[in-house]
Amino acid sequence: MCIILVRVIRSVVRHPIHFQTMSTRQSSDIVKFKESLKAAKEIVILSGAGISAESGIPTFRGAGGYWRKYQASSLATPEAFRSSPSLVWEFYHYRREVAAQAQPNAGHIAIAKFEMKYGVEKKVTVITQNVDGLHERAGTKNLIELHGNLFKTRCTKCKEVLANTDIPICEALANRGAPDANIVGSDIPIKSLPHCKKENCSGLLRPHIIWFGESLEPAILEKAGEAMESCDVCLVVGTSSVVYPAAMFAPQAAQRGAIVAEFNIEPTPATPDFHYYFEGPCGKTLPVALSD
Ligand code: BJW
Ligand code: ZN
Repeated sequence: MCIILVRVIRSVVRHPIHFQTMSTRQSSDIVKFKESLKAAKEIVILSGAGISAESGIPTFRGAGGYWRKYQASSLATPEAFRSSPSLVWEFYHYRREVAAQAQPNAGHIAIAKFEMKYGVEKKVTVITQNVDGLHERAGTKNLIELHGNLFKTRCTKCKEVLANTDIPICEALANRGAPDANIVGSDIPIKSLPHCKKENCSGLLRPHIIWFGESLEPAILEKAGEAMESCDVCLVVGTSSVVYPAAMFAPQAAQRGAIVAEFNIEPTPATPDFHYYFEGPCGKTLPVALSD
């Protein structure tokens, strides 16, 4: 774990923001990109919240990134959970409901179909920052969830991670979590929030999500790092590329010579680092890029 952390920090120090000085000339030549994709042996698709936007799941940054009066990122911290587990559980209860009702869109499906078709002759890895489970529901098999999953819990005491799709996850959260700005938190007593069912434990459960300031799981980071280091083509889909360590994956791959293509509705700080930039909703651009 230490080695991975040292590698991450060393890399961030070496490349503090993005590789703005890289002289790659941007292209949006889809025919040329598809030729590279066809020739590739190892492909990574790195996704972020933008891929689920067309399924009705709000992104983190920008107008949709609020729940009540809170910026989503201010609730996604261990400090917020410590100071108000009730508020944070209400927020996640709402997010679980939204994600459970959402359906994978054309972007998720194009990726899953691509893997199904080429996953034997090529190594296709999907690395997602999303926690909504939509890649898996679309049929993606070789999936790395960097930041956890809304439908998993972790016991704060014994650390056991379990899948949990119950909605509500506990009685006290029924009809809670409405996102309107004028709603006040319910202040649910801790004893009524979800708890570990293991005998002799009964610890408070938390969402199995990587919050700001928390380290990613070393094994997951290692697996993602391996895929990024050996891919010859990388698609960066619907991410603002501002949250580390994921933000440095694709710029590093581009720097060592992999072909990187970004799919977004607007440029990001990492756009100048990449070879290709395809602008537009990825539910439209991905099916074209990933079809024969
Ligand atoms: C479309 C579209 C359409 C819209 N089609 N596109 C090094 C330097 C500086 C800071 C740090 C650093 N290393 C670590 C940090 C601190 C921190 C960090 O990165 N902070 C930055 C904000 C600066 N990172 C961490 O704390 C990480 N931990 C860590 O590294 O530990 C070790 C360590 C700590 C401290 C120092 C050094 C080492 C953990 C990060 C965990 C991130 N967790 C979250 C919350 C999950 C909770 C939840 O879901 O409830 O994960 S944050 C949030 O951002 C979420 C996302 O996965 C993540 C990325 O966001 P994403 O996916 O890019 O979404 P958006 O909304 O930003 O962008 C959407 C994009 O889609 C936009 O570009 C749109 O244009 C586009 N789009 N519609 C295509 N239809
Ligand atoms: Zn426990």
